[in-house]
Amino acid sequence: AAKKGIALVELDDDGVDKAFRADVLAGLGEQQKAVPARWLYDDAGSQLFEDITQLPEYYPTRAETEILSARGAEFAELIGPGRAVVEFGSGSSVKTPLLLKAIDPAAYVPLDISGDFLRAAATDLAVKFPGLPVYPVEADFMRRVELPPEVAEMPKLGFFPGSTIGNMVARTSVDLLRTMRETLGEGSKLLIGMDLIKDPAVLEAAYDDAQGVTAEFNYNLVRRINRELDGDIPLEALLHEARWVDDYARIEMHLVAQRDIAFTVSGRRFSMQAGETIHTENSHKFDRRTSTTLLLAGGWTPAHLWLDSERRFSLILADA
Ligand code: AVI
Repeated sequence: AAKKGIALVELDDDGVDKAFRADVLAGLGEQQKAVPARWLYDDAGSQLFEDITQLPEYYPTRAETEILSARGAEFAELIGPGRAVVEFGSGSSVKTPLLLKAIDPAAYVPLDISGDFLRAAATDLAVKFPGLPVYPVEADFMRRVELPPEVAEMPKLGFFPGSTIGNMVARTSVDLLRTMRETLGEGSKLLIGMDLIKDPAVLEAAYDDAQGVTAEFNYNLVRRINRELDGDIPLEALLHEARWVDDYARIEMHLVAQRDIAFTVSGRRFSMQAGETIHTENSHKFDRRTSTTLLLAGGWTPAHLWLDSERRFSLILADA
């Protein structure tokens, strides 16, 4: 497993992830400075995201869990037993069991790029469902994945909860949906969570909570850059901001310079004027029409859509 980890992450002579350095240096050199959101999730960032899911303002996790708890009988009827459930990103300890309990699957295949999360999720599930074969696959799900031969003949259900699809721009999410379809094959189904457009004040609070946990999640990226890429970005000069951008139907996270600053990362000089920002994440929100359009563009036909009781979040079942 350790070997596999090395194959997925290419390190340079300093032991730094090459792609991280390349993305940060390229992104800080852009007119609108930006760092891809995937780099928010080192160990500390992943823990902070777990903390975010417990915050009073961050409704998506609770809303989706409510749907998964309440609609088991309908999942059983519409999805049926005997499928191999392929989860894109390791399952949280709460959501996945709710689905598995409802549909009586033939196997569970968690896919994740992080071997550690993968093994933790697989062990957790194996304990909760003693009779269920679990086949973890360490892989980047943005690319086509070769599934284990044991599940080759089984019909598949892809599971992609959390509205993670919303963290991609449309071009990337369509590519991913098409890749998922190739991975899962003909006759497969997809159960996907997509967060809904709502009052901007509710959305902005969900991404800028009173306790400042989301701010810490954003600041952690700067700490990571400074630590891993030998940077001296003055963190105290940057302020977390979550802004609703209506034209793109998305929340954007930014780090806003509070004064003119100059800094070095991996030996390269950068500067920011007061008010200038580093864009660190997009979280797109959907309505019934935009989610339908996105799924169709990705090769999936929506068959059923569920909402939580407060109509904040959608869970969609689609056919390949
Ligand atoms: C992982 N992803 C779906 C989260 C979201 O809501 O876009 C990440 C997040 N960023 C800030 N808060 C949560």
